[in-house]
Amino acid sequence: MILLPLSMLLLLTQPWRSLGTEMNIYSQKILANACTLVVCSPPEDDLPGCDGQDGKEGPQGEKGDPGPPGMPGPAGREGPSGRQGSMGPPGTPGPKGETGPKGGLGAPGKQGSPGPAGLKGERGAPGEPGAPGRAGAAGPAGAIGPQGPSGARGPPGLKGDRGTPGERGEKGESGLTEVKAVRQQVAVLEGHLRRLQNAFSQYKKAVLFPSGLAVGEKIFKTAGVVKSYSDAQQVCSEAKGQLASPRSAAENEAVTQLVRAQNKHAYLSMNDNTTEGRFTYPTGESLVYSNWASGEPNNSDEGKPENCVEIFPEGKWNDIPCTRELLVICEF
Ligand code: FUC
Ligand code: CA
Repeated sequence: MILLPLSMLLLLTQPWRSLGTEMNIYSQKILANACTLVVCSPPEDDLPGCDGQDGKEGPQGEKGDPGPPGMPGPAGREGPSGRQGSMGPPGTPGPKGETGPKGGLGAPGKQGSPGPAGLKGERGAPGEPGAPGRAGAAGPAGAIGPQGPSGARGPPGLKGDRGTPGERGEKGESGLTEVKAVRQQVAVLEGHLRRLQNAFSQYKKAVLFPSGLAVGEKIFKTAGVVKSYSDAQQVCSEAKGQLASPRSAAENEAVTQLVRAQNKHAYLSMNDNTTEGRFTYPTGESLVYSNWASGEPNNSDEGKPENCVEIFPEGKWNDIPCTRELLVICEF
């Protein structure tokens, strides 16, 4: 590849070199013609003559022979590239490539169909006392008692029965109508109810302060003591309640608040004594809500089994041995 341009360069430079030599000679000839002086050498033994005058221009000479062929001109510009050839036959297939990297996570699947209906809930806490019952029917008239001390005058009696015909009966006492009497009784009962309601909310506040919380119709209250699981169960059942069994995030939050206030982990009511790994409420019902800490339940306290449940001050649950002594929180 390099040889071609080099030889081109040689071809191009050689003629120019010889041309240069000719030009040199040619300029010498011109110089000789330009100098019209003819220098004569002095004849021997004689005086030197004067220089003669230039002669007249002679007639035009014959046409000379044609000169040698000129030097080849420089190479022309490269022509345009030819048309693309037709496609060759296909090569043999290459070896199979390596297995590609694992694909990314797919899009989340469609929402599943609703699960089966849950189990029947635990028996609820006892209801609040009912409203006072309706006034009973009037009892039979009692025997006439001894005369008491004179009290305030009572309401007028009801109108007496119609007397037997014949003998004219005594005239009955005039009094209020029965409707009026009932209205009076209702007004009295309404007063009782208002006072009871006020007393109830007052008692509720006092009972919950400072270690209880009400969520819906459930009340959580801590006994403030720490016990093993079976002793803690007993404390609550003696109080006609049971160990805390949070069945929703709201209930779990209420228990968590008591745990934080006491700064002690507390027992929940659930255990997996019957079937390892299947935690149930004391009734045997499976959990309807849970809030296990990451990695729990793991049924291992340095190898010892863990069948009871504790709740942390952050509200998370962990399974633990039932021999631990933890805060007692009951629910009612
Ligand atoms: C984790 C818990 C155990 C125990 C131990 C100290 O392994 O799962 O219940 O609390 O820590
Ligand atoms: Ca555990």
